[in-house]
Amino acid sequence: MSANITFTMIKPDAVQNKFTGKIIDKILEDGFEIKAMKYLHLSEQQAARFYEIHKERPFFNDLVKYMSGGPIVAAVLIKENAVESFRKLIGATDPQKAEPGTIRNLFAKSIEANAIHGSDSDTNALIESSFFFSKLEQF
Ligand code: 3AN
Repeated sequence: MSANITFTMIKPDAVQNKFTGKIIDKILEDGFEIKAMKYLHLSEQQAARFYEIHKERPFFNDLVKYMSGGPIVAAVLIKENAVESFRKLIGATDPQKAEPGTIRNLFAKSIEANAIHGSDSDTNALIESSFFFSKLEQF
C-alpha cells in the first residue's frame, strides 16, 4: 500500500510566485491523485521538526528560516510507484541540474528555494504524511 503514496510540499518561493496552480496542474497531468491537501504557514519549530534529518547539515538554519518564511501547500499523493515517479516529475534538488520540463526546472529559483518537496522513500512518505495529516488508514 505504502508504495503508492508520496508526500509533497509546494514551498514558500513557489507559493509566493503564484506557481501553485501551475504546479498542481503538472502533478494531476502526470497521473497523481490528490488524497489530502492543505495550505498552511509552518512555524520555525515545525519546520525544524520536519527537517530534523538535516540538522547537522550546514544549510539547516537557513532551510528552517526559508520554509517558515511564508505559506506552503502540503499534500498526500497517490500513484503507482509514487515516490520514484514523483521524484522524476520534480527533477534534481538543484534546479540548474533538473531535466527540462521538470517542476524544479520550470519553477525553482535556487537549490534552497527549489519550489517543491518530494519524499525520498516509501517510509519517509508515510512519516511525512503523518506529520501533516491524521487518519492515514483512509489512504
Ligand atoms: P530533496 O528535496 O531533493 O530530497 P534533500 O532532501 O537533500 O533534497 O534536501 C532537503 C532540502 O534542503 C532541499 N529541498 C533544499 O531546499 C535544501 N537543500 C538541500 N541541499 C542544499 C544545499 N546544498 N544548499 C542549500 N539548501 C539545500
